[in-house]
Amino acid sequence: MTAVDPSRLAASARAVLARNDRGTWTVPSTTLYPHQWLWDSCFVAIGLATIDPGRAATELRSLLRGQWSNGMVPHMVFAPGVDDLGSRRLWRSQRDPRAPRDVDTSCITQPPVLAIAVHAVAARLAGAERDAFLADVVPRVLAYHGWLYRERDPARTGLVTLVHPWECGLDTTPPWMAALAGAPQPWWLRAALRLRVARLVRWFRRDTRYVPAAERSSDDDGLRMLALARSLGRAGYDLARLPPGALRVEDVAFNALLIVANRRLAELAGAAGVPVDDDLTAAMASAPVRFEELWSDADAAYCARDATSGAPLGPPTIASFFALWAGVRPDRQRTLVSQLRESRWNPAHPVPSVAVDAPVFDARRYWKGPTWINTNWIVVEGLRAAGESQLADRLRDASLALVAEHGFAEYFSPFDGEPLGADEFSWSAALTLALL
Ligand code: 9WN
Repeated sequence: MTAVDPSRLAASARAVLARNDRGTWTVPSTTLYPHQWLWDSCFVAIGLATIDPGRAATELRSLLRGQWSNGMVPHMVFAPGVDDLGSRRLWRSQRDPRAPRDVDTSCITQPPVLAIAVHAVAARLAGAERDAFLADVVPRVLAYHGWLYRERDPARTGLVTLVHPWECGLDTTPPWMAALAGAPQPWWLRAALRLRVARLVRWFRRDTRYVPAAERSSDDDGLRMLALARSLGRAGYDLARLPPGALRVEDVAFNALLIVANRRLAELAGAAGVPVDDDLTAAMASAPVRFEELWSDADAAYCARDATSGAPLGPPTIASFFALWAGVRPDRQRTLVSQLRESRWNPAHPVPSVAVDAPVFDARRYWKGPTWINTNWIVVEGLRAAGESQLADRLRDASLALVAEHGFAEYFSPFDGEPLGADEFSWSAALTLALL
C-alpha cells in the first residue's frame, strides 16, 4: 500500500475543490458534470467543513435554492448557460408551478444526505454564525423529509419509494438496471432497442466525449433512463399518478441513508428549537423497523424491493453495507461485517460496488463493480457506528492510499486501482479531507 503523506494529500484535495468551485457551489467535475448535484454538494460540504465551515455552509444554502415549494430537493440545479442532453431540456422545471422561478432544476431527488451534511457543518460553526445557519436551513430540511414521507410513502410503510435510478445515486447499479429493463417500455423505445439504434445516442452523449464508453452506462441503459424521465414528466413527477406498471422501488441505499439523516435532523431540530410534526416523528420512528423488511435471506443481504410486488431486486450491491450506518439487527450486522472480510468484497482496492464474483460484475463500468470514495466513506461511518473501529481504520487507510496513488478519480478498478470516469472529482477530494 502506498505510504500516505497526509498534508500533501490534503493540499491536493483542496486544490481540486478550489478548481471545481463556482463561488457558492461546486461542480462534481469541470468536464463531465458542469451543474450542481444534491449528494455531491453534501459530500463537498462534509469535506469543506473540516477546512472552511463558512464555505461549506454556503454550499448547502446554495443547494437549497433549488428546493421546490412542496419541500422536494432536486437532484440537480442547473448552471446557467450550460446545455447538454439529459439535463435542463429534459426536465424543463419551469413548467411546474412548484419549481423555483429563478433557477432550473431536475424534477426528482437524490439520496437524502442533506441533514447529515448540515449536521457536520453545524458542528464546525460556532455562535451567531451557527445559529443563523440552523435557523435558515433546518426548517427547509424538515420540509424535505416531510415531502419524502408524505409524497413518496403515502401508504406510511416507513420506506420511501423511488421512481428513477438517478434518485438512488448509484445510477446504473445492477438491481435497478434489471428492474428498468423489465418495466414496460414505450413502443418507440422497444423498437429502438430491437433495431440497436440506441448506439446512435452516443453521438449526442456528453459523457462519452470525456470518458471511454466502457466506463459509463451502456447506450441501452442510458436510453431507458432518458425515456423513464420523460414518462415521469407525463405523470407530473407524482408517485400517485404513475401508471400501474411503472417502476417503483424501495431502495436500500436511499432508505438506509434516510434513517441516518432522520437521526441527525431530530438532533438539529432540537438544537434550533424547531418542532418536528407528529407525522414526521412517527415516520422517523417506524423507518428503522420497516427497513429490516429489505433483508433477503436468500441473498444474505439488504436488497432493494419492487414496491408494487414486494419482490427483492438482486443482486446485492455495496448498498447492503449502508445498513451498518442505519443500525440493524445484531445478527445481520455481524453477517455484513464478516462479508466485508470475504475476498469477493475485499479485492486489492475495496469495497467494490458489486461483489467481484457476481455474474454482472464489471471492474471498469460505473456502478457495476468499481470502487468509489463516497461509498467507502459511508461504509467507514457504518463500521464505526457498529463498533468495528479496526475494520473502519483499515478501510479508511485503504481509501486514502488509493487516492494518494491514483488521484481523485470518480471511481477506480477494485483490482489494480486504475482511475476511471472523470478525474479531479469533487467528492473524492472532499471525502479524502473528511477521512483524513
Ligand atoms: C446523473 C454527479 C452525479 C452523481 C451520481 C452519479 C452520476 C449522473 C450521470 O453523476 O449521475 O445524475 O450523469 O450519470 O451516478 O451519483 O451524483 O457526480
